[in-house]
Amino acid sequence: MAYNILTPEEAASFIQNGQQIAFSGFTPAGGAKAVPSAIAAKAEKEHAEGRDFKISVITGASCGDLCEGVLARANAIKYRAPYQTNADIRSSANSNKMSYTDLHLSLTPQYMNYGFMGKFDWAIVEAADVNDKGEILLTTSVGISPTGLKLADKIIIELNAHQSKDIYGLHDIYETANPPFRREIPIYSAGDRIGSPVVKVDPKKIVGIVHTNMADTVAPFKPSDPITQKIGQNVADFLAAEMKAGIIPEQFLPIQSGVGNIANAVLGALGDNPDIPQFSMYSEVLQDSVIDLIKSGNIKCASATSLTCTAEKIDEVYKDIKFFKDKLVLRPQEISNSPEVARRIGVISMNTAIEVDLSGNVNSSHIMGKNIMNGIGGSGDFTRAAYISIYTCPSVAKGGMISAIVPNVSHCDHSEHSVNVIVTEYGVADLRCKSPYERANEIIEKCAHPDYRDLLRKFLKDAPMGHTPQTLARAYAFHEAFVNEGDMRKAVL
Ligand code: 0RQ
Repeated sequence: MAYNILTPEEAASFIQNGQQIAFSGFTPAGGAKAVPSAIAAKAEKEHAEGRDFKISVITGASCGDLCEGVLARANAIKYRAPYQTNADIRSSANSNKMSYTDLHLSLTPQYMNYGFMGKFDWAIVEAADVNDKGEILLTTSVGISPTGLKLADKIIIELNAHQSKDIYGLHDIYETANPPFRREIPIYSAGDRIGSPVVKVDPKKIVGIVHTNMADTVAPFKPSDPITQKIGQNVADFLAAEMKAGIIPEQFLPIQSGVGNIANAVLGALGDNPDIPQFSMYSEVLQDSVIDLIKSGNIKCASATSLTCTAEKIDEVYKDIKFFKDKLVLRPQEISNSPEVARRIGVISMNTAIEVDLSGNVNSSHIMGKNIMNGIGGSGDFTRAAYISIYTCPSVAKGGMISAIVPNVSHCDHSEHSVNVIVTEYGVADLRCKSPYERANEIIEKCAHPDYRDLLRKFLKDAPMGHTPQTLARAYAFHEAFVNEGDMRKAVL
């Protein structure tokens, strides 16, 4: 079957106001890169002529400026889920101009399958190849694409010549059945393959193909600074000690690591630590550092839903694809982030906190309790299921005016019941099996910045007797001090 070849503008002409679209992309990796700009241009034209034009944009996670950025700036998004990292979306969501739902990433395909998100009119998906039988070879991410391609009425493929067809064999496409027919996911170690290398769709649903030739636009890392390096070293030393104590088995356990500079520094420190043996990753995003650690032999294999690497690093992978084929697996996000699998294979999770409170509750998503930063992402998928769940953050933000350790978090993503370990540049607070007072002391003495320790000790000392140290009237004294005086050190306790 020969598919129609479309320009991005022709593809965009099919999209109607109010429609819901599943786009490929998990971070900028594997995202649609040409059609979203054409939809944005169409939206601007419709708006200029006095007509409404807004669509619902569902992706794997964030999807880069070429998708969520251009659509947000054109005021073309009515509804957005499940995650974003875009300043324009953030500001629209925080001023209630856009409806944004922050979802656990493993749940997004499930919510689509259960019908919670309504009908999908289109799937717009980047591919490295597509054949007459409707077999689609995805590119640098899988995300929600298999689910979107299955549920959508119609499909537009962006066939990207920049993405090598040699990627064939990296993907492992496996979909779960809906209850009551769902079975266990038969993954018993991080590198297991259980599915197909391609997504299969009814070719009649493919309305057309748009040819592109564009690299993923993943930004390179900032060079690591002394604080992120110290956090990385603290995590590596902690894990090495756990192994020595026999708590982590000598074969080690799979690692999940969030995204960003701290995650990068932690992985670098794990690679540098001679006491950490070769390990595998069961994660959602693989960054440049993972590719380097595979090459150096520190990482045996890595499973994820996205290869969020710079264009140079992706080219390195493509050039040496034979070497990487049995060491990298790209899965749909309900599998890469499956709490069932993570719990069973004993994943050690490492994610980033915005703030942590004295009980061990973690806020990963909201600033001062109200403004969304990015979202919970996959952090909750792994934290609740982890063998050991770790949260890292610098002890202070905004030049010291904000303490990351607060009496109470202003928004709770991960509760004290799921969070095991907190790490800042000052040290490691091990919260496992400790009482609320013991946890509070551990966090203050091991993790808080010295400027804030006396204030936190006072909060603890003055709390009326109870199981948990809490004084309701002063619960948000730190946040109020920042909002009113611009500095948490001015908190009145
Ligand atoms: O603000 O950009 O204005 O300078 O938050 O903080 O330290 O640069 O760290 O980029 O790693 O982001 C938790 C947001 C950290 C991220 C979070 C301000 C700080 C700065 C960014 P500026 P940093 P990062 C993987 C798994 C989601 C959950 C997760 C995130 C900005 O890691 O979104 O891990 N996680 N998902 O100044 C006010 C505080 C602050 C603060 C930091 N307490 N109060 N502002 N900032 N702490 C992701 C996926 O699922 C794909």
